Amino acid sequence: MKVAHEITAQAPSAQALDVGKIRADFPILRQKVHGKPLVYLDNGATSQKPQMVIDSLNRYYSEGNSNIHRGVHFLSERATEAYETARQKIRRFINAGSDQELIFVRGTTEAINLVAQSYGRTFLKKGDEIIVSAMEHHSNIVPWQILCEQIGARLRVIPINHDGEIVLEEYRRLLTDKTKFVSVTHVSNALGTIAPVKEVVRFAHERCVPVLLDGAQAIPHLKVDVQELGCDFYAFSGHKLFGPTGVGILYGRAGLLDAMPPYQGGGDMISLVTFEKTHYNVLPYKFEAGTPHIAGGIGLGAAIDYLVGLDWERVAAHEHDLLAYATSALSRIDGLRIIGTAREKVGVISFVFDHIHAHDVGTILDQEGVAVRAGHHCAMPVMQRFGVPATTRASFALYNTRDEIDVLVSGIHRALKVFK
Ligand code: C6P
Repeated sequence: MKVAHEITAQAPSAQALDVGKIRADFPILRQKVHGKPLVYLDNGATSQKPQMVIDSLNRYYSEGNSNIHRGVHFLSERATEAYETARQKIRRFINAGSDQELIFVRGTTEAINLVAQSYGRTFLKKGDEIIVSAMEHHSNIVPWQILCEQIGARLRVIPINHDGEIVLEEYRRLLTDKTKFVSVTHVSNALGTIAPVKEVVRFAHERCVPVLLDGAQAIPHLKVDVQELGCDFYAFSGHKLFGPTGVGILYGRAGLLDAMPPYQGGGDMISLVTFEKTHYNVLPYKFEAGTPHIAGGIGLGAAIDYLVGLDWERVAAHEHDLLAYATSALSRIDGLRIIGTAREKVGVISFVFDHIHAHDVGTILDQEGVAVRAGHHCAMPVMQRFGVPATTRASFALYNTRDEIDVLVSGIHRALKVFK
């Protein structure tokens, strides 16, 4: 089988990340599952939380709980300050131009729906075209299909090659005067491919077409600088970034967000309401109707504090080593086929066997304490592209180790024996 050729495993060095120390920060990793030490390789679905994040949630509910932007009392003011401080941390983390460009949402899914419904319904019309790629998560397909049905626009799809890489020439061909929006994933959740997003943005901008990047799988692995990427919107979820579930971020250029109407109506998104007319609040609050996930926002800020305290060069080298080690170990297993062999990948390995269903492999691995995901990964068109119903997916995070990959490999061998 084909192995991601540019990936080579390195011997651990003195400069290596202190993974033992990092693991100690994640209490959930200490537990046993079915009597075996937990080997958590389902980080693409959601990552585990460091003690700092858990403590911040605990502290908020035990000492700080209050509604924000509303009260004149001590607790409310303190909660508001903590929430807005989290926004500033996130702004610095992705290098956005201002806090106004960061909208707290429920997650990547809500962020993309917001843009489709607010920007799309306002600025697109019948006959316009929206471009996505063939390796999108359903969250970056269905909101655009809904919009297309609503306004009579058309969805165009950039093909991917057999390694799971975007075919840029095809993308250039699809970009025409009809193209009015491009929405592409930064990293594929099913394949691990890192998309050539700078080119995606550059080619679209040559035609003044705005670009949204789905950063759900990129943000835990790559240094994301939205100004350097040049994108118009960037969406991600807190829970894949070692933060809480139910909170995420939509970054949008202030000029575009300003021109867009609110997505939802309610409290906090208004400055004046009468029965005749409502005036909307300034950015970012115009898009934040109702009481938000306050603890979640503060917890996401704590996750970012945790991450900025790490040596990112070492983290990247460690994750690269895990991917290389796992790719080489899995490639040696008879009958195993890796789906997604792009040159540029993060630590995600999807694989199949012709004679064993992905779920069966996942179930045997679970008995060994190994958590992976099996199925279509909410990316059915990717499965269709590769002609498989499902894959088993191991997705790594900074706290994983080579030893855990060895456990994964012996679990796969056990599945092979069981289903011989
Ligand atoms: N992928 C996975 O196991 P939410 O659910 O809104 O936090 O994220 C949606 C989403 C959007 N884009 C990409 C690229 C994603 O990977 C995901 C979530 C998880 O792969 C759960 S399906």
